[in-house]
Amino acid sequence: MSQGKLITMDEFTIQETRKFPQATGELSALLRDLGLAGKIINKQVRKAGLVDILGKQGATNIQGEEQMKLDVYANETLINILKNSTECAGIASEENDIHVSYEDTFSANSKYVVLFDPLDGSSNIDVNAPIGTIFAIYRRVSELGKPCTEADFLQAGNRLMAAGYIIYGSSTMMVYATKVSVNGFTLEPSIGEFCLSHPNIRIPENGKIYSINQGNTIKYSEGMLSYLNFCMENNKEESRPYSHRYIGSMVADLHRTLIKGGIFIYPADKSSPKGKLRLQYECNPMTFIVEAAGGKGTTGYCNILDVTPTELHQRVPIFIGSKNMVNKVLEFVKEKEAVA
Ligand code: AHM
Ligand code: MG
Repeated sequence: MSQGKLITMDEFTIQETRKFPQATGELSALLRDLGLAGKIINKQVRKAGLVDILGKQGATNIQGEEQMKLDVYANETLINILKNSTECAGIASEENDIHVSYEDTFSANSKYVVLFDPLDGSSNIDVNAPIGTIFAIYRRVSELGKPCTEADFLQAGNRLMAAGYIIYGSSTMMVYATKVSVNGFTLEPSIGEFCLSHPNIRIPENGKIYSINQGNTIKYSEGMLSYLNFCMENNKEESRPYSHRYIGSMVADLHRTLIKGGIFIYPADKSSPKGKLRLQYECNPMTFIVEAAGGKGTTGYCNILDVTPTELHQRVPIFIGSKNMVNKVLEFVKEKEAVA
């Protein structure tokens, strides 16, 4: 933050928009709505440990409201806020089987659609580890004035207009990327605003941390095994030590990767031949962010952003992070990754 002056996310986004005379401000308004959803979800996440005191899922609280599981709460919050936004024609969520098209006149005339994973890594809630909301914004391809269609949500990542995440960690941060830059905003609780704290994030070209569920090693391909051996052998060389870190929450593992450098991998394996993570809700937005920050994301065969989705909940293997580390792993897995 420059000269001790707080710059709120809204101020920043408006300033950025002014650099493009043709911009209408609709994308800024959408980012503001996503930030609002993040603040509401954050408020509930911060009470997670109190759920036994305040009432379990299915129970009714003192105001007569039903308690909801946090991921359901996050999903409904995003769906409702974006429905009331005048900038969003519809959404697709990791939690819903099919997309939701908002049918009112304002929404039908909106040019953007949003895809999201409302609360990624939610299995970490019980152990108080960071979790996050991931979002991806596309310009719709269907006709304006009519409800959006599934085709709007099946666009390749290279057509993304913006993407971001909100991490509910030791502090709450919103990081979003446009094609121009990646910027991070920390929630300042006393004023309830996201404030610019990490301007123009650039991911280091090299890193020392590899992040993968090594408990799945038995299911990995030969290429992956030889890469893991390479990482561990490097640990013997004091000049080039690699460390292994794996939170098991993609937003948290990738936030660290973005700031400190490193690589995050969720490969295909024998029980998940297409990988585990979702192209549209997790891999595309994260790759868009990492690429805008100077890094790289690949399936092992091609850039994640070049995969044309054929279904909403498609899964892909992912190798993402510091450019040189991603290039290195490709030397091991390319051609050998028979399971992908
Ligand atoms: P979720 O969308 O059901 O929360 O699952 C996605 C999460 C990611 O956050 C994380 O990287 C991965 O699953 C961890 O999976 P695993 O426990 O198999 O290592
Ligand atoms: Mg997820």
